[in-house]
Amino acid sequence: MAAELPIPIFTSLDKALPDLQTAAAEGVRYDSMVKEYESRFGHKPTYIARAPGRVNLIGEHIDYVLFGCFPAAIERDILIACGPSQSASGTSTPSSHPPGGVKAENLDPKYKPQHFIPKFNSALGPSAAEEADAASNVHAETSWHLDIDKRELRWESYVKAGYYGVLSRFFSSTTEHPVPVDLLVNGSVPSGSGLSSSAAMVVSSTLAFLAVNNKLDGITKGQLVEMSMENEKRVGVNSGGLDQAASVICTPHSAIFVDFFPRLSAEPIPLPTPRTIPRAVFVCANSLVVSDKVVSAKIHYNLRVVETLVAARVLANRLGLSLGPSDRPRIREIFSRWLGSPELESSPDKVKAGLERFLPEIEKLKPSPEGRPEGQLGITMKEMVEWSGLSEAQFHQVYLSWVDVEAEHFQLYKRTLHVITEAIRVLEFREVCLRAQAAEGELSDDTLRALGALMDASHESCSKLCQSSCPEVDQLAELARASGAYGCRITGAGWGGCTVSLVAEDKVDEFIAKVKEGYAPYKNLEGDKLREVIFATKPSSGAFGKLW
Ligand code: NG1
Ligand code: MG
Repeated sequence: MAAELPIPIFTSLDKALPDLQTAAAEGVRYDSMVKEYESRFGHKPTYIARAPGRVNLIGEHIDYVLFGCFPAAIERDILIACGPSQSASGTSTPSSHPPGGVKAENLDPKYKPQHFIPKFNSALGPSAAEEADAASNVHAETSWHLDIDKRELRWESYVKAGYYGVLSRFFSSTTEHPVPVDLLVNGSVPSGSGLSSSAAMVVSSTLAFLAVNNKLDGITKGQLVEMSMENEKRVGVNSGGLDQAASVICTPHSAIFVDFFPRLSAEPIPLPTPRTIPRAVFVCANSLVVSDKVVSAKIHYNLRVVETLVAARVLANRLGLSLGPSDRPRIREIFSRWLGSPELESSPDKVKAGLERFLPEIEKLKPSPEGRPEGQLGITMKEMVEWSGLSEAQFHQVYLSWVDVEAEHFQLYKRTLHVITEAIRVLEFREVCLRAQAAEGELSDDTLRALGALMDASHESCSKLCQSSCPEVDQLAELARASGAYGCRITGAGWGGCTVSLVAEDKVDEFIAKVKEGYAPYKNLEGDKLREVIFATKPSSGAFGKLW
C-alpha cells in the first residue's frame, strides 16, 4: 500500500496545483486575498493556508468504526491568510497585543469578525489532557481554554478548534508565548452540504496556526491528519478521519483509498476519468437541506457512533471474544480479532474475502421477533444494557458518559449490516478502478456501470440501514438516475447535504438540465446560482500552504 503520509506539507504553490489554467485563476484569487487582508489589518499576511472540501465517492459512516473509505478532494476550498498582528507603525508589539490573541475575519459578511484570546491554566498539564483525549475518543480540558460553544454552530469554532490543537501540542508552559495573529478566511465549500467545509476549516486553521507560530518544520501529512482529527472533535462531533485525510492527502486526478486500521494509511487510486475512455465525471448536487450536525448529533451522528460501538461489544460477546468491562473496541477491531490472523489484514483483497465470510455473523445481532411489533429490529436501552453484559453503571460509564444521545430504539443490527456491506462495496469500488486503470484503452461502459451500481447500492444502504438520508436527498438520487447517471448516492454525514452522481462527460449539461427541471428547489436558479448547487468536480490536490 502506497504510504504517502510521511511527505512534508507542500510550501510551493506550483507543485500542488493541478494545471496552468487553475494556477492562473488561483493566482488572481490569492493576490486579491492578500490585498483585502492588507486593507483590513494594515499589513501583509505572511502565510496562506489552503484546505479543500471533499466528496466521498463511497464508504459512508464507516470511518469511525475504522473501515476504509474512498474520497476525493474537490476544487472548492478554505483559504486562511494569516500573519502576526502588528502595531500601526508596522512592528510586532506583544505589549499591545495579548499573547496568542486572534482577530479573525471572514470574507463572507454573514460571518461576523471575532476576537478571542486563549487562556492558559498552568494547573492542568497538556500531556495528561492529550492522553485523556486518546483514551476517551473525546476531548478533555487541556491547560488551554478557548471557549468553544458546542451547543451552537459558530464559524469561528472551527478556527478555534485548529488553534486549540496547536496550542496544546506546542505551547505547554508560560515561557513560550504563541504570537498574536490576524487572519482572514475565504471559503468556497458550501457549509452543511456534506462536502466537509468543517474539516477544510479545521485543517486550514491547524496549518495556519502552525505556520504563523513557526511550528510547521518537519510536520508530515500524516501528523496534520491526526492533529486535525483530534481538533475537529473539539467542536462536539465524534467523527472518524475521512474528511481530514481527504483534505490533507488527496492528489489531483485521483481519489484515495484511506484506511484507519491497523493505522492510518492512504493509497491514491486514479479514477477511470477524465483521462480514460469512455469519460465520466462526478457531479455533486446539493439538496439544499442544511444539516446542522452540531445540533442533530444527539439523534443522528453521535447516536450512530454509540450504536456501532455497542454493536461491537455485543458481537464480541456472541462470537466468544473476551472483553474487559471498560474496553470499547470498534467493529473493525472485533472483525480483526475474529479473523484471527494479522496476515489476512495485509491486503485489501484479503480483507474483502474476510468480510464476506464475516457477513453471516451479523445475524447474531438480530433481535428475536417474539413480543416485538413486526419489522422492529431496534432494541430498547434496557435490552442494550442486558446484551452488553455490563451493569447499568458500567454501561453508562463506557458508552454514554462522554456523549449525549437519544433514541427510543437502538439499531445495532441495521447499523452493523450497513457497516460490513459498505466496507465490502468500498473494496469492490477500489478493485473496479484498479482493473480499469490496468485495462486503459479497452474500457467499456461496463466499468462505469459497475461503479454506478455500487454507488446505488451504497445509497440504498445509507437510506434504509444507516438511515442517514432524508426524503429530499432520496428524491434527488432517484432523479439523478432517471436523468442518465450511471449511479448516485448521498455523500457525507447526510440528513441533508449533497448527492454525488457518476455521469458520462458528454452528457453532463443534459443531466444538469434534467435535474434542474425535476427538483423543485432548483427551478428558479440560473447561471452562477445554479452552478453553486450542482456542479461537476475534478479531483483536486490536498491541503498546502504558501509563504507570502
Ligand atoms: P461530513 O459530511 O463532513 O459532516 C461526517 C464525518 C466523517 C464521516 C462522514 C460520514 C465529520 C467532521 N466528518 O462528514 O468523519 O463519518 O460524516 O461518512 O464529522
Ligand atoms: Mg463536517
